[in-house]
Amino acid sequence: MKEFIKNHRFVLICLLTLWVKTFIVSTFIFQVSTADMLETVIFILNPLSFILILFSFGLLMKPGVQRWYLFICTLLLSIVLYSNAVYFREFTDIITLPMLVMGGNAGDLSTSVFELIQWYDVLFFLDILVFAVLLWKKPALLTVTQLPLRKNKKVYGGLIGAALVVIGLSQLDQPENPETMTHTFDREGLIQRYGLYNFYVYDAVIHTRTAAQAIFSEEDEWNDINEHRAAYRALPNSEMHGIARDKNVVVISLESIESFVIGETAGGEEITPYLNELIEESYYFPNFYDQTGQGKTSDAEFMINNSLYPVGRGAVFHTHSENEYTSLPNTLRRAGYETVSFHANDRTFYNRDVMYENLGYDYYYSGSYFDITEENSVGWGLKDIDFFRQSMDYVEELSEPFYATFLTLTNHFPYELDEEDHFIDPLDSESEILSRYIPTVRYTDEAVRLFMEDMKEAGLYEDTVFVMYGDHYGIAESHNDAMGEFLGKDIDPYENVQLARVPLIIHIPGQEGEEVETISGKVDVMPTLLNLLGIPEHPRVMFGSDLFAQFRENFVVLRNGDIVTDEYMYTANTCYERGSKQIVHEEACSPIRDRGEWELFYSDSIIFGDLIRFRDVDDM
Ligand code: GP9
Ligand code: MN
Repeated sequence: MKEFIKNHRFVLICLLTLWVKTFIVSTFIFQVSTADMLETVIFILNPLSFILILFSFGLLMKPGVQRWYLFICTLLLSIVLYSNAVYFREFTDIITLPMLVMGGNAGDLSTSVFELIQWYDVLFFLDILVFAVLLWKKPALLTVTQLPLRKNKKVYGGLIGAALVVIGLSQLDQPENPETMTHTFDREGLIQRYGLYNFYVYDAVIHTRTAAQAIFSEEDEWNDINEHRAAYRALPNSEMHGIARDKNVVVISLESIESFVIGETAGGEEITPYLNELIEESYYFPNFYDQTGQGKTSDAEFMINNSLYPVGRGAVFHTHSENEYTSLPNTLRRAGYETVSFHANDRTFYNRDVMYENLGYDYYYSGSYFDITEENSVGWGLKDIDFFRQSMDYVEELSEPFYATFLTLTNHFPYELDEEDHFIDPLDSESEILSRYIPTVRYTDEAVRLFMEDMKEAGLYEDTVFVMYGDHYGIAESHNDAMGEFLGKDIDPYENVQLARVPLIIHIPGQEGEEVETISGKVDVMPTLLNLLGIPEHPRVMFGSDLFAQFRENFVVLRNGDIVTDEYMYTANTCYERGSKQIVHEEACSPIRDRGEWELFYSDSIIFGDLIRFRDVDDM
């Protein structure tokens, strides 16, 4: 043993530092928690299996090569670990392989990423620094020895055996609900059971499997899907049918605006005075939840335009932009609408140029259509007031009726805004992000007010239905303490799900509107709009239901598998009774949990299998 340590100092040190680093990050940043002793043991041991196998290959190499192999492996795994740690701070999620093709998006993310990096992050790479210096100055200290396979079968047997024991152990702890892992891609659960590095092996398998699904999918997969949809979808409200027939439709994505700002004040002033005013004469949905996955803004657009769920890994705009869809823009185009999207960003961002065309947008007014200067930009680009103002020139040229979507941008993390554009003071919160969020939300609110005035001035307001939604959360879970302080309540898992609510406003000029309590999500917008416009649902494939439907079910499933109904909320493996917030036996939630699993599973099957191509949708 002593001899082994003396001969293999470097491999042992690399193994130890990587193991410890991974454990620390998994515990304190990913906040993986374990329920019992077995889970804890598995969780502590699981990074080892991957590292042991990887380093075993190194032992076959000559000393000179082996040192570099170990160094590079340790560096690469540290980069994987670190990137995930940074990503988790904002997204509370793990990076998946399809996101790597979104790399093109990274350029624009620079302001956001910078904000997420902390000075103490150098600690992640301290070991690498020490190794580099030693490799350079005193390589002899980092002893390595080649172990030819033929003479060392026992050593390799032992190493691989140990790795297999660790993997085997994780099999002992079968999750109660294995579907959660596969249908909703419960990444935290996967990290807990298999460790971060093995997760990527698993992710690669899933990646290949989903890629193959389109090739092997068959028409009869529709049988189960149709049965599922028929069981749950509500008939649209007949009284509302066609009340907005032939009107223009304007859909505004309110970047990162969460429901908690609506009607709320900061320093005695309203955060969203205009939206509050508008809600008074609109349909407003206070229980509307964010169902986006890793594709954020684009996932929200996908749901609004298809009434299908986004995929669980990566952005569907990237992964399935060639599929056939029975989308809203396509539907409206066939009904004689001009269909356009406005967003002052590069046209390839989120692969929008490709996806928009496929979804049936006639035109995409992207960054190059706007006059973007240093003065009129902040953070991610053109400020919302200038964005709407400049868009108006194009809007006035559209032929009516039109369907126009607008994506705002100023209220994007990290919420930068020059003081001259502050209509409200920043909050005095321990979280700088939350403090800065308030003036940027307020700014977007003002931009929407001015846009609505412009629409009136252009004589378009009366003939237009307006839909405004918060695209996804704005304040990450890592700021929950500050959120709790601001809202004056403890943010437990229940309240955490409540914070996933985003505003939905449907404004129909001439209609009084009302607050509609129904529990819903983005997939419900398209059927609602179709009904208002008097367009039948058939043959479109939708998972949502009209928000005004008489016998609408109160149900929403979030992309991470959390469920909210009028009776229960299911999150973090816990079942809550909704009114009382009491924790009840998990079984009470199992029907809704299963229902949610299948809901996502069938929507995914349609997307992965490109199943709409088997349907006769020509008469859309
Ligand atoms: C980028 C904008 C922001 O074009 O939609 O995207 P997000 O980071 O919110 O997904
Ligand atoms: Mn967004």
